[in-house]
Amino acid sequence: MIKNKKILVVGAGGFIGGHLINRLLQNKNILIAADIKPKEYWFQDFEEVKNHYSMDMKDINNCRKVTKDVDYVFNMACNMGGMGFIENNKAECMQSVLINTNLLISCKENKIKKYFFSSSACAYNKSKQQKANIEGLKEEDAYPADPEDGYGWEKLFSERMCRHFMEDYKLPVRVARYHNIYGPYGTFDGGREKAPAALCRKVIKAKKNNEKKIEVWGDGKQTRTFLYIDDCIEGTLRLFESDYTEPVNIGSDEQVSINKMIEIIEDISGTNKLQREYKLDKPKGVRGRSSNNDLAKKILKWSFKIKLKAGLKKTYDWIDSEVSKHGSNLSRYTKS
Ligand code: GDC
Repeated sequence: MIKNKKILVVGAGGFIGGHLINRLLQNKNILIAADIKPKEYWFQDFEEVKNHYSMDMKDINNCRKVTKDVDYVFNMACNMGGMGFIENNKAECMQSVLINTNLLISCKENKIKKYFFSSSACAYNKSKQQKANIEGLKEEDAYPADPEDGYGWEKLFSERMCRHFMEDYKLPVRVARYHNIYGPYGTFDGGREKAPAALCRKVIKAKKNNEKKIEVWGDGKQTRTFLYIDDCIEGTLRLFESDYTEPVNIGSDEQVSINKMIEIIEDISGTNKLQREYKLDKPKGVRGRSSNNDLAKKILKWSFKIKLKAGLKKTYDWIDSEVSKHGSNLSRYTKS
């Protein structure tokens, strides 16, 4: 357990960053939180955080300022979203390379003790994800490099930069490849949402408006492994404290099709089966992607615990309450 450390979380106003801070506050750590968004748009905020900064880490002077006198840095910041966003905003996604680069340089200058980079399953070679029922991706499947265009290239390149900062400047780094993390306090509307939140929202709205159908991107046969946020935070902290310096998958073992996930969500909501309106021209991403978790099990003694149905229930209930509370005024949860 990380205790009594001074920790900077960049991307603190985002989904994973907010949950990470919540967990780290439990152990008498001193937290510094930074995000490009103004504070009123942060998904979660905690009074116990020592300093809040709303600033752009693409500017190295900001990175130099916030990394001063801290022990650890978690870089959870990037311009991202689900398939609807990353397929249509490749230049935006690639500019996150500046965040990681400037943070690494600043961490080196300020002699930070350890640096964490949040990479993604989008770093994996596309040719290994062309069938719906594929074997889980192992860490070595990122090479030869042919990642998701835009977002995935940024992640793969940034992973390598972390590696070289460690090799050349002895900056200790840890890198996680996250496999579609979901849960409460994340984006569920507005264009950046990923499939679990998007489909919960669609089922909730259909139920509230007494509609009989929902729109589904693709034919619904594409597969993924989705990981609940609490498991993600546990895996992240175990990786951070391990001695392992190469990228590690942080994902679940529960591969599902999108159609199956919709059935689970319908079951949670108690609605009758909704008609699926398959939109084949919408962003679909790879056909099948799942996480092989052998490495995490071996070196971190960690495996996911929260089954998809249980995690979706918590996510569904939270989105349902937000929609009931705020109606269509959801800017807090839709802003990038
Ligand atoms: O957006 P996503 O969760 O990202 O989509 C999963 C699948 O669900 C896609 O095939 C998509 O077409 C389908 N889908 C069906 N309906 C909908 O209403 C919908 N909304 C969305 N968003 N998708 C729908 C993600 C990246 C992330 C991240 C993770 C790492 O790719 O977008 O940024 O890095 O991967 O695993 P996904 O899983 O393709």
